[in-house]
Amino acid sequence: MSDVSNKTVRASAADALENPKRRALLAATATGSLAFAGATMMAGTSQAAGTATSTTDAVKLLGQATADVDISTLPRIKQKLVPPPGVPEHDQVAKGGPKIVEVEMNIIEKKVEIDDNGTTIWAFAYEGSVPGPLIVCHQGDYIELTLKNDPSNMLEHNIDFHASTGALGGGALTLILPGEQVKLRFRALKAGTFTYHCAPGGEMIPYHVVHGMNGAIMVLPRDGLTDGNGTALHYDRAYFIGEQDYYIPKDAQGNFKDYPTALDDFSDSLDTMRGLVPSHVVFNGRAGALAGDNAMTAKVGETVLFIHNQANRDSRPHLIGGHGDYVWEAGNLADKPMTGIETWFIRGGSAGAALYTFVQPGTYAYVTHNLIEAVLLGGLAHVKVEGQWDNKVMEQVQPPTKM
Ligand SMILES: [Cu+2]
Repeated sequence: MSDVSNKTVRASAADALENPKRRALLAATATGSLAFAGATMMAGTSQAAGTATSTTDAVKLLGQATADVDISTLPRIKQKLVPPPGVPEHDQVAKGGPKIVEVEMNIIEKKVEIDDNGTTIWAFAYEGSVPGPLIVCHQGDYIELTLKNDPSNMLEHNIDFHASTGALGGGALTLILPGEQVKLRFRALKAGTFTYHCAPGGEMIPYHVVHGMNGAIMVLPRDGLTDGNGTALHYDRAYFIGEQDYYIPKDAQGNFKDYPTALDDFSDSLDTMRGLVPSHVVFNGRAGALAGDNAMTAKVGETVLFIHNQANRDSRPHLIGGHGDYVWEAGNLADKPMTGIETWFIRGGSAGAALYTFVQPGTYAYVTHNLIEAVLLGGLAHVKVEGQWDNKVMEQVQPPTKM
């Protein structure tokens, strides 16, 4: 199957010079159809089996009997999504019972700079940002997403929520062409931080993901975060850090190539991607997006939740000069967190969270602790922390002096 789809996309990509938009659509549609021939059947099967005993039992095991929920009577709220590293307004402890959280995302294909040298990529951006915005709800809530594929786009897109259950994470039910929109509702059965990403079929899946088409959702336990021993944990601020690996093709002179429209880089990109060596590993879409003047901020005594997403590749977040007081490394916020961690591991295709209370002021570096990636490829952010220095925690007893 993949051989056939490869040829389809490659041929169409080559022809795209003549009529790129039309060809792109044909290519994407052909690939999507092939990849989803099975998926659509799976989606139909899973819906038909929704009332089966096994499914009901599985849901009851979670203590959330979906069969007892009358969706038509649930309260609805609209959640205004914000660009990362922002996090939408939310309650840390749920008020009342399950609700429907309505969110809307417009997909925009746009050329963006990804470093200070003017290197560009055609980003496929949920709601216009790389990564896509963080969505927040509580376990047992429903997410009702209206997904729009902007009419100015060239490609077919969809969304696979790792937080959801069935139909390839919703991917099989959300494939839309430019100018189309679709509405998906799913119940957040599992608590945790979860990746979402585009998965339109075949080679388009990794191609879209490494063009920025990913984000995360945080499903909080209804009672909020705890230390696993019954003590509630709260945060004063939260930041969403989306880590992105890019594979920008180079020309014969070794310079990064620039492409006039989306999809022109398809064949070159796949060649670069096959090497598994990223040209860039950045936070929030471009090198420096969260560093220097763009640093995250906090105050001494504040507790900050860092939600870290990597849709494609392993990462190892580390706060230089600080720690992870409580870390949900694999993302399940209902699990007992690890404590006092120096560096945590984010598996490719997942999001995790770390909670830290700052005890010293200053500028902290938040990096992926492969320091080659942090310093040479862009995976570095800053946290500027205001407050009073505490000599009892650290003191320069003697400044640099000639021996
Ligand atoms: Cu896409």
